[in-house]
Amino acid sequence: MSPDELHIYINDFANRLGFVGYGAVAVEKMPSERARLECFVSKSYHGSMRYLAANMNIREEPSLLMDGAKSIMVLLIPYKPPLRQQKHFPKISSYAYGLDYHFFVKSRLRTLAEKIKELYPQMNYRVFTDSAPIFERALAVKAGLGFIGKNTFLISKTQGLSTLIGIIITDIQLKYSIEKVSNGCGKCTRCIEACPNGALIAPFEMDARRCISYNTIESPLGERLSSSPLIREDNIFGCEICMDICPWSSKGEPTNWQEFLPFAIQQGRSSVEVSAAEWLSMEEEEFRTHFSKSPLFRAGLSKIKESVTCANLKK
Ligand code: B12
Ligand code: SF4
Ligand code: SF4
Repeated sequence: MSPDELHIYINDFANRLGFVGYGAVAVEKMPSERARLECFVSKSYHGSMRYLAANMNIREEPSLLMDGAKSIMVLLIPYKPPLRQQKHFPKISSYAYGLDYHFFVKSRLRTLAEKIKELYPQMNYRVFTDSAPIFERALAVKAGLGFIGKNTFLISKTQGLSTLIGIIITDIQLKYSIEKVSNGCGKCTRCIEACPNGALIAPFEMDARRCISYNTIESPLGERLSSSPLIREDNIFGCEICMDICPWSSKGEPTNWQEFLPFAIQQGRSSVEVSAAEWLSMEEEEFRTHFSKSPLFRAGLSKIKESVTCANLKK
């Protein structure tokens, strides 16, 4: 099969699996991305996310992730919900309405890789999504899937911002993307103005310690910004303010990945219909029973209760 034919074969199968973007890049060192991350870490913007300061060599040199690695396939996963959560419930980011994507996205990436392996039985591969020291957004740019917005998102001009990034690293040769997507921000600064905490301190630059997403998902229990208290609005898990305000967010269709949709919990309610009072009175066992397969489980019930307490919710 010629590289062009293989490209079409992969693209077609990726589409059939529900991916909405595919591109490939050669495995190469990424020194400018490393420099950017080192600058981010040197200013302590990463807060307690120590893993961002670790494995810098692997991040810079993706070939260290797999012996003989030649190519990186980058896939876009659509998660735009058909319906948003009703406003009176404490807000959960839409990627977390359903099941934890780390599991089911990897499974579909493996299905795609196995399909390619039917043609190349000797092929070796590894799949990642938010699970390895690798520059996913920068790789998506190199693969021609979008541009980096001033809010630091990877923005696809056809799919918008509600996409996750999946990676397959492999030792076979592929057709690499040549065309890059031009920056689509122009003079717009809506996201920077909309962030309630000034976390987007400059275009393309975020102090994660000020970000609601960091403070509701990643930061250790009890960590606070002492110098400047955080405005959380009604967010208790993640934040989509700088995403929703972006004109490019109108792009992209609602997801057809069932796993992203809210799931039923007891008493006919769904995973996005839990009130502040119900969160605060929830027991660990109930949380485990209903949310062990949800991204919320990663934060833990104590963290969610802390976020409910700190959020500005209509009582
Ligand atoms: C740490 C992390 C966070 C942190 C810090 C976010 C940040 N902006 O740095 C926190 C907890 C705040 C966070 C929040 C969210 N995250 Co997050 N996160 C990550 C993670 C694990 C690492 C990102 C990282 O290295 N940050 C440090 C900075 C320096 O690196 P970077 O953002 O990758 O930027 C690189 C490139 O963009 C490039 N670059 C940067 N600026 C510019 C400018 C120009 C002009 C160019 C050309 C290049 C360029 O250089 C950088 C590398 O040096 C990635 C997964 C991964 N392995 O990459 C997911 C990831 C970035 N997160 C993701 C998501 C979905 C979210 C949330 C939407 C979740 C939510 N709803 O709350 C929010 C979005 C907040 C926001 N405005 O970014 C997705 C993003 C998908 C997308 N379409 O962009 C990722 C890719 C996970 C995935 N597999 O899909 N996240
Ligand atoms: S996700 Fe929310 S808090 Fe974080 S930078 Fe965007 S608007 Fe600000
Ligand atoms: S809101 Fe405006 S400046 Fe921010 S990412 Fe979107 S287009 Fe760019």
